[in-house]
Amino acid sequence: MRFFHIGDLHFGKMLHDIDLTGYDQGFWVDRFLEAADEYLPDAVVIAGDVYDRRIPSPEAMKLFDRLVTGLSRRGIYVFVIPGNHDSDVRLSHVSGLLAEDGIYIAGELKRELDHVTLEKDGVKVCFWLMPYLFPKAVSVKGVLDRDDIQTYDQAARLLLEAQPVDDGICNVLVAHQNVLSGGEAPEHSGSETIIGGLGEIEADAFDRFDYVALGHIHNAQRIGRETVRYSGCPLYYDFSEIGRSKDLTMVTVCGKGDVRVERVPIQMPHTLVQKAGTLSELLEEGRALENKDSVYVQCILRDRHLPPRALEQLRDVYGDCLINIRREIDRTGQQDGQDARRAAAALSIGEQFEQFYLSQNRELPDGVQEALVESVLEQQDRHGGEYFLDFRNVPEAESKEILDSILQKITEE
Ligand SMILES: [Mn+2]
Repeated sequence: MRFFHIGDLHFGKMLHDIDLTGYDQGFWVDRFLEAADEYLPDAVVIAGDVYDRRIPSPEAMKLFDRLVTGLSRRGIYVFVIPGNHDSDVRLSHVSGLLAEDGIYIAGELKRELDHVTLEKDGVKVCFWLMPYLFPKAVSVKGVLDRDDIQTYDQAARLLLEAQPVDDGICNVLVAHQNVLSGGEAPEHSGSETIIGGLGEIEADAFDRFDYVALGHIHNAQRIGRETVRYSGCPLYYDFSEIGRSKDLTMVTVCGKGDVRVERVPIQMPHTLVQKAGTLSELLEEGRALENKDSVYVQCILRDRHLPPRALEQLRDVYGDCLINIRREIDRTGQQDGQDARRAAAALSIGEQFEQFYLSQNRELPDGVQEALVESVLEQQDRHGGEYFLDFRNVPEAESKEILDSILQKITEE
């Protein structure tokens, strides 16, 4: 019995200014269906975050339709759980009817998880579908109906203990959670929206399962044993994922305790390229860049002071493949750019404003805007640098003084 383990599809995701439903995600769906033709899996498990939003766009819904219909027409079973980005009710709409065609979509959390047993060549595999869970969702009436569940770890263990698992056959759990092994956290990418350390579950909570198909963390990796895995997201969803493999996770169950994991290559519509340097360095690299159609580029500008028309020059040279420009003014002598927060902390407030403005508006602030910020900062200095620690404590008369000075600046300009 063979299945593909995928997850964190995030249909509808934007990569900076690029709507990935426009080309990339559809390209991936087609390559994935081709991989299904080549490797002939019996099933595909989708471990949550089908969509990027709880109310998906029509384009995102069409992609899920294309994927699931394509698999169903090939006679492949499909197992889906909602992730924290999905609406469980919307995702599982008419799932009772779809189940008749071998498409199983778990919806709201229940005491007994949806599970389906497939049999092939004498090997029986039961697929257990555990929707994204948190302590409150497990505590309620209709699920475990108890008020002593404090942590995600407890919630998962108690719910799984209550399942009628047949240990004599192979069991596959599909889950979307933050899973640790021996206290060691998985390697995050920059594209998850997870607050560090939230909702941790120790991997030994899943010891009864022969394979655990996880979603939630966007870098593909094993957690502890080889058979507890994150599939990772299918495409590059953040520049921090550069260099990561986006191969497919293919699992073959040969018998109880005999589970083999392979990684199968799949073609990417675009690769991500990050360029960092001064404007003149970036322009030079842009002129030399080949295959502009198959890359998305992020430029990190490191000049202390930018010449006029810097961004326009970059856009002219790179064209449409340039999808993001960032400012990174190096003060610490560290050129790796890995720790953005540390770099930001080393920036002056004026520089941070410039960076923020750039990310919001795709252009640098003009003279008036810079003067405004300077004026606010002047006020800040005059008042001992305490102003912006807590604006609620600024007396009304003083905030009026700030506003007046800003207005005066605007009129002067
Ligand atoms: Mn996700």
